[in-house]
Amino acid sequence: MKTNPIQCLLLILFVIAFSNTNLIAQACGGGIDEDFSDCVLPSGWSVSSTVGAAVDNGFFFNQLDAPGGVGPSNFDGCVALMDDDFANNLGVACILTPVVDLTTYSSPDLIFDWQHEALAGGGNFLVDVWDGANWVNVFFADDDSDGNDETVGLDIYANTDFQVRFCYDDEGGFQWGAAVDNVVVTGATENSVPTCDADGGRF
Ligand SMILES: [Ca+2]
Ligand SMILES: [Ca+2]
Ligand SMILES: [Ca+2]
Ligand SMILES: [Ca+2]
Repeated sequence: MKTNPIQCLLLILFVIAFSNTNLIAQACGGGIDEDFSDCVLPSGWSVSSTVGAAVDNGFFFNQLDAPGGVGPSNFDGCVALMDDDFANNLGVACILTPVVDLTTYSSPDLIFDWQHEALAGGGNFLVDVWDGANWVNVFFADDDSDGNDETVGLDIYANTDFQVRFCYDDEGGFQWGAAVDNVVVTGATENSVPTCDADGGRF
């Protein structure tokens, strides 16, 4: 069959439209992808503290790393910081991600860069995930340490109300603190049309 130029053009337009749809799906379907580059508490995120710390008073989203040292090499621009050195007011403090329905993902992972500044082991940095019934600890740092691309497989925690919390326990003392950057919850999507928000796919 001979193809005329109009059929050819329609075919090309169809291919372009289909490709773009796939690109948008890949860019927006990743659950959480947060680099804190707006330097404020991101939309949908929240904080908690047992002794009263709040955003700009213990929690900071406009700093480059935690007090007492420098962050790992992947830290870039603003990070999410829990700073006991600011006012000694963290107690057990957490920064919580938005809730994500993980049941639509296959082989989901949590990936993050982190910094824990500790003098003589003071303070602990913890990462917990909500498994649908309980918070489950998936990462723990007792002493001074940091790392890039820490990866936690999330398959066994998948549920409709999945959530991550990054926590700092000052162990009852006056400590430095901990920070995270480049927080990603990602995985291939199954049978779902991703929804994208206006600012480029972040929750
Ligand atoms: Ca950043
Ligand atoms: Ca250090
Ligand atoms: Ca404290
Ligand atoms: Ca400790």
